[in-house]
Amino acid sequence: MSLFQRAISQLARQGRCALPALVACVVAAAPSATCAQDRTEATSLLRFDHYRDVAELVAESKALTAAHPALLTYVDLGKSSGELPVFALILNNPKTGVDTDKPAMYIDGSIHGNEIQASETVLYTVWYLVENYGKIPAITELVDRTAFYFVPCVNPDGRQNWFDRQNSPHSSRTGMKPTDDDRDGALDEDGPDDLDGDGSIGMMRRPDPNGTHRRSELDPNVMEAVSPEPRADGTIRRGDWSMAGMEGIDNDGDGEVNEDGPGGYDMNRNFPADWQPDHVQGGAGDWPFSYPETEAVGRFILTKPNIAAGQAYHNTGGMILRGPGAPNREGAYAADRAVYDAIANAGAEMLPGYRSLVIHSDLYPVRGGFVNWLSESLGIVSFTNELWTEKRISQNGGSPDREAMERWRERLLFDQTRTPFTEVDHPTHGKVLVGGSNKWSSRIPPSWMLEEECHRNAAFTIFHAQEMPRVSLGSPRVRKLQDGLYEVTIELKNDALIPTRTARAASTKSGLPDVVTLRAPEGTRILASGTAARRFDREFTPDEETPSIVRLESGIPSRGSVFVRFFAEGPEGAEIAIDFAAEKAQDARGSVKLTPTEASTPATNTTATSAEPAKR
Ligand SMILES: [Ca+2]
Ligand SMILES: [Ca+2]
Ligand SMILES: [Ca+2]
Ligand SMILES: [Ca+2]
Ligand SMILES: [Zn+2]
Repeated sequence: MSLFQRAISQLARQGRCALPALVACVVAAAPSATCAQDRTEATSLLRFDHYRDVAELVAESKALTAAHPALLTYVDLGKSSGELPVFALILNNPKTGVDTDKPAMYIDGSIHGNEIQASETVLYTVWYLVENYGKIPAITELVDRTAFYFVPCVNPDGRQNWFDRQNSPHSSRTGMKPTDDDRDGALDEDGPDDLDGDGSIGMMRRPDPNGTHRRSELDPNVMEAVSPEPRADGTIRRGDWSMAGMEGIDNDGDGEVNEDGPGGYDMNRNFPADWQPDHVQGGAGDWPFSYPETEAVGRFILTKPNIAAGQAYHNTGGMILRGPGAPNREGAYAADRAVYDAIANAGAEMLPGYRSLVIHSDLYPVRGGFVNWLSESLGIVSFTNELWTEKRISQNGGSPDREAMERWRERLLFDQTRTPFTEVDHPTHGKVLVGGSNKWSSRIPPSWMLEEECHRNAAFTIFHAQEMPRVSLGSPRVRKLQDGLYEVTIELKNDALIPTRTARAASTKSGLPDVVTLRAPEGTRILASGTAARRFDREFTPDEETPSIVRLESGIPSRGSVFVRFFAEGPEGAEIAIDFAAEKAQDARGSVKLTPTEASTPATNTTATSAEPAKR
């Protein structure tokens, strides 16, 4: 079978693309929204082949909102320490209900300012969803059923500083609130200094007869580590250069170089989940939410109890991370682990080179981290993705060795990620060599690989969002116990991986339990109600509250059901309305008649997804 034939038969099986349309798109390359291989014909031509500074990120977010006013809302959350906007985009279709009545996914990026592709990934996700709404059935269905909250850049000061000022791939992680890193009473008095004027901060090397490095014979702009080698005369050959620290000078004359740069803290340690003070974990801030950016994000999230899924983007290393950030908090995840694992494992398959990992055991301890707050304090199934892995540059997906990296820089990046070495007269070290890898050299994909990185990660979060609770009513069982007395068992099903309440939320009593309300007509009475573990179980746990209300403290489990049982007194055929309400799922409505079902009469089953959403 040719590729063409296979494509036709595959599309025919999917029922997605009629043959004439496929022929049209192969022969004439005419765009057709129903062809699987089409590029979206976008109304907003956002390009994902470059990195945006904050002004461009804000302008394009506003333009995207203006182009899709029916779906997107731009919300100012506050201002950063440096007075830049912290904003959210809300994606919701008001025709299918208000956002807070639907399960929602929260997605953010760039809490660490240097981790720039995170913002592009968030913006791509917004763009992909709004552009493909009404074109790709799976996207339309998801957008109609759920809501999304996006914060493309949590730390605009750090991001803007990365573009404007001298930085390395590893700075500026911090926000820009002046902070006295070395506790000498002066703020930000000795940052890095760009001695060769290439816009980046690299390493300094100085001549040293007992050096650890030498300049490569193949490329004098590369320093090689030298292991001591014996010469014929018995002396030991060493390198002739040694590393002399980060590029810069001692601006304040205290004998230390670059000891107090701009900012100097970590907003991803500033959230109220196992938060620890500065002397335990440096950079955590004075108290949780002490920075304007974290407070803005925190306040916003606390107004949205419908958030069921969370994602924060960072770089680097190709990781899908879940909490906890410390071993003593493992218990917070134990009962929900299967859900986390199922989603992360799907992600590892969708993201070549990425692995599913745990923050404290596979990375390093994080206390007061953002996703830990979502997962542990709010019971939201959340991940951190460490975007980009150098495994992506090799054909076999393995980690490239040093030589392969050199060839990559030279032949694919055309040496744009490094600066030739320059000799500089340093006030304390004398002659030093600066240059080498610049701030674009690691942690981020080259711009021509950015779009794929964005798409795969967006697809992972779309998968995650699709697995937010989907609740419906199953067929009821009605038994006539005697004249005018009925036992009714109704099933509430959740087809998704994420339960309506995570075990963590239920055990910490975070948020509200799910509630089933039974409404009997005049002349019919609910005598008792509660839950049964299985449809045909004789055992039944009565609810202590009023019989017409059943509280489901543990919600509806992952791809499972809860059976609500009640006893009703009334005439045969009386119709009892059933209302299911949950914070993190769309409400579901239905009704059941007091008519014995041993012949199995299905209940009328409507959910809030239909034209008229349930009111709460
Ligand atoms: Ca200082
Ligand atoms: Ca500082
Ligand atoms: Ca100094
Ligand atoms: Ca300095
Ligand atoms: Zn990070």
